[in-house]
Amino acid sequence: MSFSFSKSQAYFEAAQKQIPGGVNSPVRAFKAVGGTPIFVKRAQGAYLFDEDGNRYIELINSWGPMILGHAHPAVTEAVSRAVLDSPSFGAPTVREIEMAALICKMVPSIEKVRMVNSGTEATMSAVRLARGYTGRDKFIKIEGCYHGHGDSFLIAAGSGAITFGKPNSPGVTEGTAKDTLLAPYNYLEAIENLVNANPNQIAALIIEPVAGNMGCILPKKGYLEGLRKICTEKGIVLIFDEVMTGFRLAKGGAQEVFGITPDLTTLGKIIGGGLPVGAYGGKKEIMDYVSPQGSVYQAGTLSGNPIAMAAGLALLSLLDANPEVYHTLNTKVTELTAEMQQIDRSLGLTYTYNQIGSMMNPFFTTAPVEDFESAKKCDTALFGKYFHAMLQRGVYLAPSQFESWFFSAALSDADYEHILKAHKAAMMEIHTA
Ligand code: KE4
Repeated sequence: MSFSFSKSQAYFEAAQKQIPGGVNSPVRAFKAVGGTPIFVKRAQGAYLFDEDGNRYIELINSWGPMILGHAHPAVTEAVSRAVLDSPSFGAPTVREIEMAALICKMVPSIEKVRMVNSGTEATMSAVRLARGYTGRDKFIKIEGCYHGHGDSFLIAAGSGAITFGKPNSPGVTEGTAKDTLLAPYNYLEAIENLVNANPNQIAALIIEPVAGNMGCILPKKGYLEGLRKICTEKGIVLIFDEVMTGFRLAKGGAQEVFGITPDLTTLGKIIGGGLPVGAYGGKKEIMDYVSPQGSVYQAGTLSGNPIAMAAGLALLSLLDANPEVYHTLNTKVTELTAEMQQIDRSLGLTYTYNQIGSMMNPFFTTAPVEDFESAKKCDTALFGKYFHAMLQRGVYLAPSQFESWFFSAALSDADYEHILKAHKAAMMEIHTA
């Protein structure tokens, strides 16, 4: 029996009348996979229910936050209690002290931290801080990494490996783009070229230590170490954008897994337990430049919001107290990845899978995927067919080939079995001429 999406279709029609594209964030509109986005009614644990009453095992989990499953009782209880004391004060609260202390404990490279309201705010602020701290204007961004929609990040590679970027969105000015330098992921020589071509002009290098926004791409052996060495030698602030990897790959994120200490870290997603929260933090020496202690201005009416802090504290406290959750989840996803590849081989297919911890996704290419150029070689149309074949079988994936899947500890063995069955049927369906 195939799913009916009639209510979602009607809601999508209605939504487009007063919301640009019918959504409040572009990727949700299913443009990368075609078809109509499903309108969600509710979610519980590992399952998401749409307005048509269809139930899905879901592997988006709000793009990361729901690592322990949707509507976790500890989080909903904390939010329900906190909201009774009023949702917001715009004044300091004890919860913000508790949150800062917990983040600094879980991510030891963070000596001081500032709460903001999204990953975008965190990355924008971290780059501004690095510029204020170093007195330099330029920064290096890695092609294919996504750091939110701040102007200076919406930049495409310019011609040649050592020229500055060009805007990749209307509304971003050439003036902004000239200070953003780009280099491919996993290519240290390009960084060395940029640094040599721009002596004493580069404030920061920002990177997703494990890329999730090209699909999941791992750093090659020595790559992160190389970045750390170059940044230390040249006085460049190394920023790990752990909005996605933070509190997901391990309690201490990718920097714990790879043993690399960045100067600043940006956080989001899991830190808010599903509420709008971001944060940036790092060395005290750098963070003390942030207003009002220092002169680098950054502010936010709802930063450190008491409800968001209650949700984030509830989730992070659970993860801090139960680190074995990571081992169990990471083991499950490692096993799932191997079993999906086994199924592919049984069908004569040899697609590429990248996986680390609970970040994973198949790439519809048989070549290695190590940077944005190789990711772009995927058959995105075939991925679109796969996406819908899985959706019809009750598995809701991220609606783009260029997204890592997000697993939760709420998935049961039966759920993993269901994913495998759906995967086999979907692969057979989309490869049947
Ligand atoms: P937000 O501003 O969306 O909270 O965070 C921006 C951001 C920053 N850094 C990284 C590594 C990120 O992955 C993100 C946001 N991730 C996307 C999913 N790939 C959010 C989904 C969306 O844009 O709707």
